[in-house]
Amino acid sequence: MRCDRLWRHARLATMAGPDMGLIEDGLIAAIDGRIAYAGPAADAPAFDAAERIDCEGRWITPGLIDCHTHIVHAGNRAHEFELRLEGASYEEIARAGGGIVSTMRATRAASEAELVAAALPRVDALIAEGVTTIEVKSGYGLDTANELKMLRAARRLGTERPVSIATTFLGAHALPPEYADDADGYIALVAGEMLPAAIRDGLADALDAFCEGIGFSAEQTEKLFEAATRANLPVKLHAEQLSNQHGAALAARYGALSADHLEYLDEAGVAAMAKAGTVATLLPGAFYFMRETRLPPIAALRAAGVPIALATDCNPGTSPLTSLLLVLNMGATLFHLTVAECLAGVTRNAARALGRADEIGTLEAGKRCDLAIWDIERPAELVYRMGANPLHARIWSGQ
Ligand code: DI6
Ligand code: FE
Repeated sequence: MRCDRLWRHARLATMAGPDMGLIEDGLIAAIDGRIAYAGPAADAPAFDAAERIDCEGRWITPGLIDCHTHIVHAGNRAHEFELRLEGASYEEIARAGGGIVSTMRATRAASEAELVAAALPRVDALIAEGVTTIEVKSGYGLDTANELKMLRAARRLGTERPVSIATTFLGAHALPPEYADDADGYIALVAGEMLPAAIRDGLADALDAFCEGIGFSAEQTEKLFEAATRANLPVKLHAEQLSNQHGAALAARYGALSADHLEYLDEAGVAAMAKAGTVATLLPGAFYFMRETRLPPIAALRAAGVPIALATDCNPGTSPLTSLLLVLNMGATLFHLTVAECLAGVTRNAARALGRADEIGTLEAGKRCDLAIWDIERPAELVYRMGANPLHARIWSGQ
């Protein structure tokens, strides 16, 4: 059987199956950017390969997936970080016109090209760690023109670099100053003008909102979910990050791909997510940076069989983080996840959180050939180290 490339003498963590799908003497063959075979060398058909790569016993995992980022934004919030170190709270800063709205001002002032240029170093940091798919949210434009500009900049990242981009429209991230006393009016604009424009221009793969005391209410969120659902767009939600608004249960009712953060999630929310198959995307970088002390209900999520994903939440306010490998370590140390759970969180379950489980996230025939090849002795090393990067090579779409 002919193939384009063949990786031999590899150890595989296919992530297909609950035990990481470990294979000691593994082989992967790629044709036209897709996996033609991934499994034991002994069971492989005879391949006639244009190129053969000897992995010398290195480990191969699926290319990593960062399924929740706000990586497109202008400026930074180091000054607010200083204020927080002096005792101000995130909510106080937000209510005083800082927070998300301060990044909104910088992002509105930036051109599309400037947003791309600002995001690329962050994208490159993820790519250098074996990341092959990145989700990117809007949400710092907060008007139609600037939200579309952010989403176009996000799409551009995928043409500037060998990486897949999933875009999420997050118009309901914060209330822009023009609508200071009219949250319902802003939601009407998001549902009636911004969302249709994003869909018309093919710029949104999903819709997200910030359902929170300092964000939008469950009722307002539901209006957006209705509009997205009418347009056949999948939904996700920033839920239960700072308080319990019962957002995850609402998201589950709309068949959400994921509910994200979840520190204040209750039992009813866990049960609703389990029933709907909604992924719990946990963001330990934000938990750490905000010095949150309340843990997401990990044992309950696990017991209910809710798939758990992990992501950077890369954003200038609550998680200025561009290392998915550090997120793996934080998932284990802060959230008590096992090595298998951490790795599933940035591969199989992250794919599911993007609605792309048929396409990426495991090493299986038919999926896109996105690989990370590691200089490690065992998969646990990817989770164990802090600040090290054992990536040997990264393959995106077979290249
Ligand atoms: N939750 C978060 O952690 C980020 N957005 C959100 O809804 C924070 C974004 C920011 O502070 O800029
Ligand atoms: Fe976020």
